[in-house]
Amino acid sequence: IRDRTVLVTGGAGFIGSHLVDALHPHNEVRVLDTFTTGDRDYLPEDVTVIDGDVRDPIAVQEAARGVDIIFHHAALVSVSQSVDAPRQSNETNLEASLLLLEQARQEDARVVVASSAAVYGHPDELPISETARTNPTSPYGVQKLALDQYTRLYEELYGLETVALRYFNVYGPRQQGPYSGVISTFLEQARAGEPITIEGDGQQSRDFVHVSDVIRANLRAATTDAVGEAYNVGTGQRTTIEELAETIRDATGSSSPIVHRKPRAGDIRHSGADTSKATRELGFETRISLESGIRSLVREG
Ligand code: UD2
Repeated sequence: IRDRTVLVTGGAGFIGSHLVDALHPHNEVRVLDTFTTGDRDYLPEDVTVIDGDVRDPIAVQEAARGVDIIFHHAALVSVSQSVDAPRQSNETNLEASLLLLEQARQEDARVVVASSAAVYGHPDELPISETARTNPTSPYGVQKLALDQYTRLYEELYGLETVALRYFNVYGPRQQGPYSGVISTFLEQARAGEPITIEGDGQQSRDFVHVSDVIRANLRAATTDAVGEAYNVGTGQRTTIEELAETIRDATGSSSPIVHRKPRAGDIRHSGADTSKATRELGFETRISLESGIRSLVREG
């Protein structure tokens, strides 16, 4: 997309900042972020930064004024934190999102939201299609599901152009911190020569999708005619955690032992996207295999 005014909430975070990188050369980009986990160093100089909270109506009003498209990535991303403090995560993940949708109505802006595979909970069937039963196992998942449903409803009730993207396990540069995913944890362990810690037997599987593919899905969602819909964003390939540990150990040349810890309480056994709807309706296809994504992470240090 070009020559648009766009807002990226959570634009200084892991996924948001990559999206800003893709948008800023050709568009007027605004970022709304609290910089709690986001980082100013990720942002190019020529973006407008609103240092504020997505729960704050004044900040949201300022950030959304006159925008054509809102990419909503601000969230409390920790699933376990949502279990410990459901109301707190609800405020940011759901109430604030509703505030943003209302603001989008005022501006008649398209809204692309970051939803999650967490909406499905333990799947009945693999791969998981968008029509699968939604049965979240955490407050985080309930919040993302409600957001996902609200975006559909805003299209139905008010004709707002909305798209929900249900991310599977996203990885890539800038993913770090206490709530980052297994790939960044394993890479750190392998680099430090510390044991690579598999939780459980390692036979659980995930669909790992590189952040640059996730960005391409967002750009497709920004222009598609197929609005009011939710789309899985994954590769369609599942990898076991044990395979992942070995791939990372090989790619880093590490001599870290692979060790097993107790399984994570409530862990989902298998997760993998049926990507046919996104392919059909968004023209979205992933480009980065897990092997090459990991190799480039290793190269970049
Ligand atoms: C992902 C999302 C989460 C939510 C959820 C929905 C990430 C970072 N999180 O959680 O936001 O959408 O999917 O289902 O993408 N593991 C180990 N050793 C470690 C760390 C993790 O074995 O040191 C295992 C863990 O037990 C799990 C798998 O790796 O089986 C993936 O864990 P994760 O935290 O990266 O992501 P997940 O799928 O729990």
